[in-house]
Amino acid sequence: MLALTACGGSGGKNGAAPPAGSSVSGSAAGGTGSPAAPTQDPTPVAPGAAGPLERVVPEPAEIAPGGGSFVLDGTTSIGADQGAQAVADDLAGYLKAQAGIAATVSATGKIQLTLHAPGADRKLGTEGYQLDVAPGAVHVTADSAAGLFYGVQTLRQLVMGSPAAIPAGRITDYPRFGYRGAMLDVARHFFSVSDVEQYIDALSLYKVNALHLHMTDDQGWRFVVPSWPKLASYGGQTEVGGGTGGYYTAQDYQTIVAYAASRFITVIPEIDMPGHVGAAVAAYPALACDGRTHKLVTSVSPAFDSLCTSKSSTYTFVDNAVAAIASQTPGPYLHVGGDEASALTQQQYNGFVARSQQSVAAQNKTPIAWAEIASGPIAPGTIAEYWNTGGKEPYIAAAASRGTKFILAPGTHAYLDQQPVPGFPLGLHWAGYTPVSKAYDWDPATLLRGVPESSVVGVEATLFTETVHSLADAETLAFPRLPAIAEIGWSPRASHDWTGFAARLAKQSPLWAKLGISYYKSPEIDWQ
Ligand code: TNX
Repeated sequence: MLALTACGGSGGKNGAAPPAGSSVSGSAAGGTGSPAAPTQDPTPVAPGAAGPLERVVPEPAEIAPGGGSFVLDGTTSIGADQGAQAVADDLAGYLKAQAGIAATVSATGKIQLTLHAPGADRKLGTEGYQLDVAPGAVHVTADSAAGLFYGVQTLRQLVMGSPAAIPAGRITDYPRFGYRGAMLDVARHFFSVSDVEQYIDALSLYKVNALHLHMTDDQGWRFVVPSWPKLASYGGQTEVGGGTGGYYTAQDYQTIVAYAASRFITVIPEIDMPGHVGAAVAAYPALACDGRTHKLVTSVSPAFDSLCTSKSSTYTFVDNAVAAIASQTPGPYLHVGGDEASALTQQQYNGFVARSQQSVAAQNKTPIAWAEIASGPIAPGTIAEYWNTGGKEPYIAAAASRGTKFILAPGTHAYLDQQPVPGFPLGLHWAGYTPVSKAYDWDPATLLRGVPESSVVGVEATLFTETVHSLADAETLAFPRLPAIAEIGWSPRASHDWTGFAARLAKQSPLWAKLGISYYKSPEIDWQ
């Protein structure tokens, strides 16, 4: 699943590095499906030159076009190895929803999903796959169920025309970065379990593998801490604008985690602290130093409250809140916020974030925090998330040189809540306007001064929801820019090309229409 390796170097046909962490074990093992691969290996072509196969987002690492196409009809069947059945069922669902084809799933089929032994194909690594399409058969192979799932996402994007068909050829594909995240702020506006599940479905089309849930902020606390019950019951009862808000019960949260896992997405919960704690302080006034009663926050502007760093009870709260969510989180990461703690001195901040990282480590999780954390001593292994705009902060470069790894979510490119154009009905513009071309126009290897590609674990498209009232609003800000960020995270640097990306993106819109995903019809794209 989530393989957090910082990739570097180059190799592979498009100049991509094969993912780290994979091992060589000689020849491919396992697999029972009928081989659909051409006997001779087809030759990959330059990015953008793959004809009808040139419609996948993110752009695959290698494409070798073939002749003809595989036509989907009433005889189409799906075969799956043991361990591949769930992905085969997903594929059957996609074909039904997208093309009205009712394919059966059994051990062998015209579309065969084959799971090799882990490490069987060194190039594919833990998330890669190979997709072979011939007129008579389709074959997806991978070393992991995640790889098969990504192969199936590619396959479903290739289904086109009437009768529905898939163009022939071979795609060999694996990600540039191990971390390809999306963040959803469920604190500013609350989103139901079913809304989050639908957002997860939309993310999975683009091979996103991490969902960072911003679970707490001034305007709402959205999960249950049994020893501090008022956090959710009192602190969760409203949102920006004064709506009814809400919170996830432990069961709700587990439902989201399991749904995400079924799409090979790891949930990373965030408790934002020591600032952005308006809801917590409203529920428990003793968490602030002044101890006065604080009203629930329903305005957009940040409340500059802080947890009281000098009280030991504050750390009991931190430990309890971290433990409560960690115990429900199978994934290896827990985000502890750390942004905009303007009410504290640097010394108070450093002390607090050191303690919050210890609290996460005590739960055997790896801390992630917003990039401010790099302004002070940062625990080895803690990952910093860059959200800022400058790219030249000396403390960021210094942290990288000491070994800190970064997730890149630059405000100027990857903030889905930034308006694409002035006057857009949703979003903010503190980082400027972000048309699709700008969301796509950056390279994680060179964005930050002093932070080489080897210090970057991946990218994240964040969606803060001060102005986002519904799932449709969220999708309208995320599409089409989320696929742009997803491509930055997945595709080889050498395939980066705006014209080609824009053309492939244009071909996604019929699928979004079919799936009911709202999107912004940006005039930069010549939509199909
Ligand atoms: C900055 S990004 C924030 C959030 C806001 C967001 C709005 C970050 C770490 N802090 O609190 O919601 O801007 O775009």
